[in-house]
Amino acid sequence: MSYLNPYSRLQTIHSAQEILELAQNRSYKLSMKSSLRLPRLERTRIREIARVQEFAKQVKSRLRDAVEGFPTLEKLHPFYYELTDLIVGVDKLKQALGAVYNSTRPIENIADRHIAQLKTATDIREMKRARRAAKGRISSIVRATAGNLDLMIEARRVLVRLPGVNTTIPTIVCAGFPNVGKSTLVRAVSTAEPEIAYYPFTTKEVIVGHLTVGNQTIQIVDTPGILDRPMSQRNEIEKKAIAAVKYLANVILFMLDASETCGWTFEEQMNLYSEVKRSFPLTPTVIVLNKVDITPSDHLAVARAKLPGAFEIVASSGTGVAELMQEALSEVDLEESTPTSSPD
Ligand SMILES: Nc1nc2c(ncn2[C@@H]2O[C@H](COP(=O)(O)OP(=O)(O)O)[C@@H](O)[C@H]2O)c(=O)[nH]1
Ligand SMILES: [Mg+2]
Repeated sequence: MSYLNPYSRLQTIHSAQEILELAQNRSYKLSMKSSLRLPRLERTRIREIARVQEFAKQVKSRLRDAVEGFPTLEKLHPFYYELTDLIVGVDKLKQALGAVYNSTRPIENIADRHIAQLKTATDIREMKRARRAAKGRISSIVRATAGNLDLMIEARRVLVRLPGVNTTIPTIVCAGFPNVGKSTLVRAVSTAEPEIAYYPFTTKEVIVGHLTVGNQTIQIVDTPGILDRPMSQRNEIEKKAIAAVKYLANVILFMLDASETCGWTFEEQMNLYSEVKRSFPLTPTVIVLNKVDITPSDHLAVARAKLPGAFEIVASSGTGVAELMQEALSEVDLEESTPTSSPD
């Protein structure tokens, strides 16, 4: 499913130095089919023109390919747009892409001007000087945009590894403290082996699973490092990541572990629940009490009193999970959940 990441097909981007070396190699390896019957001056003219043309062509195409490999940022689904913004900065990335693309126009002009000189040159030294001048000026332009290429290289390095999520099907996002059983639930309900990915800002794995309920395929995503701890402990990046998740979640499944074997008290978990509710005021939330197999009955009684109507499950054995998925799906407004299929 990693192909669902809009950056997954982004090819390797070359640095300024690499682009110049590649172009230089190509322009020297040109095999000339020039007729031996031509005088030396004319043979040189043909060769030097071809070298300038090839050098300029190689540089331009590598710069353009680097820019065109990126998806159009404005067309990205807001989930990926927000993640791009928080990881790289949309403005910075756009500026770099624009600058690299714009540098290809003067390269064309320089090549044209020096080729015109080569056409009228009257001796071999003049020709070599014109070829060297053309390559020198083109190289300066490439070097001037080296910082932009480096930014694109770094952006690609992190963006290609974003988790691939389907932004066109209903999505259940799991929230709750670490060790309450979120990943166990995702694995339990997924029809195929769930995909494991990482957000660049956390080392914990993100699990993306898929399941079919009736004739509807839905996606279920774990959110490590995002919705698993109190707001006061979150940094700016994590707060922005929550904003990105907003664009993805059709339903939030908030999981609590009343057995407290996860290491957090029930009260701490209730506080996180209130915070998540506040962060996602418009998203329907389904509350789940997991690990009821090992929850002492007095704890369970407290939890039931606090959260009447919560789903009780055992994620590790699958008990109650099918009913939970039915409920989660019924909370999804199917028409609203498929914005990309609307005609506008
Ligand atoms: N007894 C019991 N253990 C569970 C249940 N669900 C998950 N666990 C265990 O709880 C631990 C944490 O689960 P995990 O899915 O990694 O939690 P996450 O951090 O929220 O993703 C694991 O050792 C699971 O095997 C359950 O329903 N009952
Ligand atoms: Mg987990």
